[in-house]
Amino acid sequence: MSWRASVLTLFPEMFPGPLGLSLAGKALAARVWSLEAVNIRNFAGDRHRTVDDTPFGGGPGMVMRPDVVDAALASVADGRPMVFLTPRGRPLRQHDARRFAEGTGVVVLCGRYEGVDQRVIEAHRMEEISIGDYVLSGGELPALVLFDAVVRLLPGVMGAADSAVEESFAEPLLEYPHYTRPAEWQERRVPDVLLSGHHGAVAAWRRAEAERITRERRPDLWDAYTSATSSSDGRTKNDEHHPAL
Ligand code: 9D3
Repeated sequence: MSWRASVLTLFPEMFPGPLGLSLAGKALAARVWSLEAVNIRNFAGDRHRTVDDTPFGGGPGMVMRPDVVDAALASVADGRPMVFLTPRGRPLRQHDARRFAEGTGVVVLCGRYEGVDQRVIEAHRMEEISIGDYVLSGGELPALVLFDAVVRLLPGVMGAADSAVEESFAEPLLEYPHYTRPAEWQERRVPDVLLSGHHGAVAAWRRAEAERITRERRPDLWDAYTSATSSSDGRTKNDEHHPAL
């Protein structure tokens, strides 16, 4: 059985969207995974197909009704984990993508309006996940982000080399910079060490660059890296690894 994604949305036409053109799209065509976009509006109970209502307690905007969302969830529920994409959620991490990839699939609820009635989220014990601290207009783009992060981890989607790297490294450093021909372009030279043919010197330079860039851009990752790896001889388990982030 292939990995199965169901996405509940008011904008089913947004799927598979750009994923249809990428590595994930190839895997979709090859039936490595399937994607079902369910229109929440099809589960409205009234003639006007109403899915939202005004918030109890007052305030701006509209809230998605729990009965409508519940009916949509019930139409796809089969034991897969259920995710509600919301700016209030816990940030999505690589660990989550790995966890979802190891299961049979996922059911994802995309909010629009100000939100979804909290009772239906709790009733289904949904995981609340965000993709970062910026405001989008709905959960659909986050759903595409989540699917892309998961699908590339499914067996047979990435090249064998990439997969091996993905499996064995939980490298907490950002990647070193990359260069290719020409060796000089618009008066900018590729760092000499990369042309030297000294593999040890290349590895040391890349490590130093990865550390510098991580320190400058992501002090949070740097702190985690230095506290997890500092030891008396200055060498660490991470010294064996290559950047994968
Ligand atoms: C006025 C309060 N807003 C919260 C910051 C309300 C609100 C804004 C945007 C409620 C929903 C949305 C739509 N965004 C998502 O549904 C969403 C999202 C996001 O905006 N950023 C990062 N991750 C996510 S996951 C779902």
